[in-house]
Amino acid sequence: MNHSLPATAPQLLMVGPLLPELAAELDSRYRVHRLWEAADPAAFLREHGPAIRGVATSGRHGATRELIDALPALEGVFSFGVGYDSIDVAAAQARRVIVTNTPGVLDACVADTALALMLAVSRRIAEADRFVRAGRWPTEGFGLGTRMSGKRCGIVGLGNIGLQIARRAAAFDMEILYTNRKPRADAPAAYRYCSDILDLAAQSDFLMLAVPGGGATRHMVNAAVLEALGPQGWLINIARGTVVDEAALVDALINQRIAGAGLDVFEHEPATPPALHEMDNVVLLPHIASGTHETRRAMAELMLANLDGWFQESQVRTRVV
Ligand code: 8YV
Repeated sequence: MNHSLPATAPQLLMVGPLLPELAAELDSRYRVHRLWEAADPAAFLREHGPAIRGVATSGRHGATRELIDALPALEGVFSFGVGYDSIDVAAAQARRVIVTNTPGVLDACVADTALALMLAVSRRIAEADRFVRAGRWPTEGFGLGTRMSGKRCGIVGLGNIGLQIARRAAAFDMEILYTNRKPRADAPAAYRYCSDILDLAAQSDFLMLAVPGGGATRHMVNAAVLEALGPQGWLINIARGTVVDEAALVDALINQRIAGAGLDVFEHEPATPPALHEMDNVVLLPHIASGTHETRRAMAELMLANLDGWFQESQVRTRVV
């Protein structure tokens, strides 16, 4: 904790490590407690919990009901990231605690990663890189990939990120199909709406997941959807690991019921299914879709704007509840 701050500076609880530059900014303005460094978190919360007014967290670290309930003076949960499925929003609402996230600023980079994964799996980019590094080029042929341009991209969830993916995919002359809770009135007329994910999967060459995580989308992609995607279809996930029944995905890949997968997110991060490590037709990323200097800085600035706005003027920029 920064003891040079006035005793009246609001006290914050950081649930887990955040970007070092962001943590330094927080330390310069708030009296920050670091929960993950506590030897006995329960005792720590009993001692410091009553003075804590804000929780600083991220999509990764979240905020449970148990934590929210252990902080009687809590006013807000301020999260780094757009997804808030790891935050118990209902528990916050019940206590009239606000929740903020960082939407908008990361859409472009997440969409870039989605396209990178589509190209990587279909054109075998990571596998080709491994082939060259292993010194196999002089003596072996690498073989062919699958064309991406002009194919069908089925987007599950045409929110802001989904739209940015669609625009990029359209620039590759891809046909855009999508599911959403309802057709998007502002979507280009050429984008075709499917009311059913099975129908979408059956018509797609690439099934692109861009829905929020949480109970409503849990295991939305199950064995039947993968079966509908079929042996020529690729699954791309830049959303949340929970959207896919990961055991069903591993099974579909082992039995070649889909062509391959590009995954930035997993059901039990940071654990990834060992069976996937052996497969050349999958590309696995450690949840880096928003991970650029520019975007992470913009996310940090938005989170700070929410925190400062709340504690200085009771106003925030991007409120979930
Ligand atoms: C972050 C994300 O990496 O914004 C999100 O929902 O998943 C990512 O941008 C994550 O929030 C940090 O834990």
